[in-house]
Amino acid sequence: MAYQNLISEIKENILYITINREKALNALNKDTLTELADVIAFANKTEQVRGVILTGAGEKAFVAGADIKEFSGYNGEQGEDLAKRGQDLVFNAIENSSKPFIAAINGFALGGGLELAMACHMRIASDNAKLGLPEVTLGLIPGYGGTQRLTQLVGKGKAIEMITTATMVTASDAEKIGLVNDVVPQADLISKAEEILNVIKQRAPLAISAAIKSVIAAVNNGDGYLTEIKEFGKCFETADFKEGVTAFVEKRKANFTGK
Ligand code: CO8
Repeated sequence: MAYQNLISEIKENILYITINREKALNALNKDTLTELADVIAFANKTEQVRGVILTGAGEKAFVAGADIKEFSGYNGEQGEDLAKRGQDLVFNAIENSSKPFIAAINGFALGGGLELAMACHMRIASDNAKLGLPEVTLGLIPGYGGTQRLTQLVGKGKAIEMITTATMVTASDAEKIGLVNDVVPQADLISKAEEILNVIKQRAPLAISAAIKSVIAAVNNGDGYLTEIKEFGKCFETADFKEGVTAFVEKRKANFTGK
């Protein structure tokens, strides 16, 4: 897939997406969001893809936010429309994906950049990363789900503090408050994300999707227990369930097919 603002490649069933606007600290302009929507849809429909690592080009920024230079001239209706389209096609599409997405946060993750990382199912940060939602310094608030996902991840008090003061947190503070899963030296960032996906790749793909869907339902729909019950039931209909149980009884490694 050839994109202007992204680099994407599949290696060993992992789709690597790199946001590639290094001179603008990988800020999300409209074209980048359109390309992201396209590559996320590709990840969802491509069986070969078992997990996704999303990162930013260079060593300074994951994504420094929505592209501020595109903001001038918008009215309220256009702002609302942009937030809705972005949430639907990119941010919610990642969160609702059946494939696990890991954000490999290689530097600044600010505004829409942190919102993008929070839409992913897991976040690994490099030790130089700084994370924050500075929208109020522009007279805005987060519009790509940041008020909701930051609250889910770190709790109401800390979320309100971070959003209203617009202060950035270091990677190690982000780990302490549950905003990132792990912090590693920058050189180890991608291999840490690969380590997690390589474990997930050994598990039953449909069970992975069911697990992600159920966990997301815990925070989004208010019907998490029902979702879990239904997804649990569906697992019994899969060939992988039969294979998993048979392999256990036969004391061998399961050979899952994703069916
Ligand atoms: N948008 C556009 N360009 C950017 C952005 C951005 N968000 N961030 C950095 N850049 C550009 C700079 O303009 C600069 O370009 P140029 O060289 O052409 O002047 C280049 O990247 C390098 O940046 P700096 O020179 O500023 O680098 P510093 O090391 O001095 O500072 C910072 C790094 C601290 C990251 C600084 O660049 C900064 O504060 N950036 C803006 C961070 C920010 O406010 N992000 C939030 C944006 S708003 C948002 O994300 C809203 C999301 C919800 C939208 C919902 C609907 C649309």
